Amino acid sequence: DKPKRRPAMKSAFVVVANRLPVDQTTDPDGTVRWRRSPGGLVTALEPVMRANKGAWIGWSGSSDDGDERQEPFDEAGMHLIPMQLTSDDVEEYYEGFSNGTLWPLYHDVIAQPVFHREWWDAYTKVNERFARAAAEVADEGAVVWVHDYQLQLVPEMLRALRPDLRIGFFLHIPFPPNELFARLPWRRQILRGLLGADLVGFQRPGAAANFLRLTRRMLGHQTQADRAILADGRIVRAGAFPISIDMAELEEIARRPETEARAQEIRDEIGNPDKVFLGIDRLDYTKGIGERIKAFFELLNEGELSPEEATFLQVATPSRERVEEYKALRNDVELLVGRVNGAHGRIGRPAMTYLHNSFVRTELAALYRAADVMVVTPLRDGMNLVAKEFIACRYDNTGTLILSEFAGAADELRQALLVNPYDVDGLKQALLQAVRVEPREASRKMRAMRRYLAEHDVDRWANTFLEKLAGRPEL
Ligand code: ADQ
Repeated sequence: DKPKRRPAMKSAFVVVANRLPVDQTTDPDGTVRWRRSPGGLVTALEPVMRANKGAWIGWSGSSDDGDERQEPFDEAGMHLIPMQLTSDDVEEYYEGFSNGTLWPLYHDVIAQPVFHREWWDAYTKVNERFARAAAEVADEGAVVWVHDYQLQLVPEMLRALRPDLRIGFFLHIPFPPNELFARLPWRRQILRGLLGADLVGFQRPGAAANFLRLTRRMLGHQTQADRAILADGRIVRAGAFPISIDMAELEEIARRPETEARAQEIRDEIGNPDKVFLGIDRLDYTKGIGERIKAFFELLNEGELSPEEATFLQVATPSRERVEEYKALRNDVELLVGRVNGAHGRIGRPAMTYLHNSFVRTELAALYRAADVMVVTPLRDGMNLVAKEFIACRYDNTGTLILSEFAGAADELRQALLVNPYDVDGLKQALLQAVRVEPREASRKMRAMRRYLAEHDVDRWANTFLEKLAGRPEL
């Protein structure tokens, strides 16, 4: 549909995120269309957006310098305000400071963070543009919810422009301890940026504690259990709000007969092994993809497993393909897959299937249904929604989840087979344990995790955060 244009309006609820919740596509005749992107965040916020004439500010994903200004438009019941990034912005603010500096620094320095002053300047400049756009669209006293590591300066900038607003911030990725955060040349600016919010939310309690400790240490603010008290008396609360998924929606897809048929077809196509291991990740060095393949490879090499007993299906979504580390990672993973198949595959029956592609939700649900063992082994992960999506699809209480201790999800999914992904022997043990588990034990654990998730879905996450944000600071 052609987007509807409308005059500037004010919203009582504004979301500010790096990306818009829609993707831009261009028809052959040049017509620009928007498609709602899949993802829990939009689904979770939709009721609040509808009830409050909500607006969403974010990058459209395109970076053509010559583009005319993209006007705000209404789509899928939301008022959308596209932010334009030039190709320099994309290189310096997005690929550079966000994904070359902050992403590795916040993920335990698994890759070396790169510090460039020009990247920082671009980050500041783009954050300012997002803050100005939010200040323009927010109604008097509106609630503004800022998301993630790309926009950590927005809360402070926005408060300076609009002190009347109620500002929340949620970080989707881990927040590091002092030992790592202290390396950042702009560490104080980032902390001050975040402290512009009334409520700063993290995935795990440890991250909130890191943040409060750092504000005390680096900025000298007083802190109490869940809050920092600034010199001017303003109170900034911090806490853990573990994000979740729309369990009901995914389970509905998983239960469809066509999903079940597709799951069976997938198993047939990979040669009907007794057990199927599955990995689904963005192709990112934080996800521990190499570690899990290596463990599987060693089990095959040692004759502990055969490809008839178990094959590995690894789906990797292309991601940040212009960043150097990501190119190197892709080479490493693809080399390893080639080795596994070269040594253990036969004609028409690979030991591993590897897909470097993005899939629609129905296909993802079929993959989750086709698997026996979901292998989620990030070296560090804010939450990891894949683990939760797998559980949502296992409505018959079958299947085993192997989960890294270093994923936020490990705080909640205690019945998973928890592993340290750096420990290859431990990983191998877990893979074997998962293929040999008693069905009754597996089902007892799955049932417990499903009960937990049914209670803690993404609606509850959004509501808990927004209620806390709306509450008075004394509460
Ligand atoms: P991500 O690092 O992207 O998210 P994750 O939480 O696993 O990691 O979410 C990935 C999403 O992409 C899932 O919904 C999954 O279904 C989807 N996906 C994966 N592979 C796909 C494919 N091939 N095709 C289509 N979709 C695919 C960041 C943080 C996480 C945190 C989330 C949410 O790094 O720790 O859980 O944000 O806060």
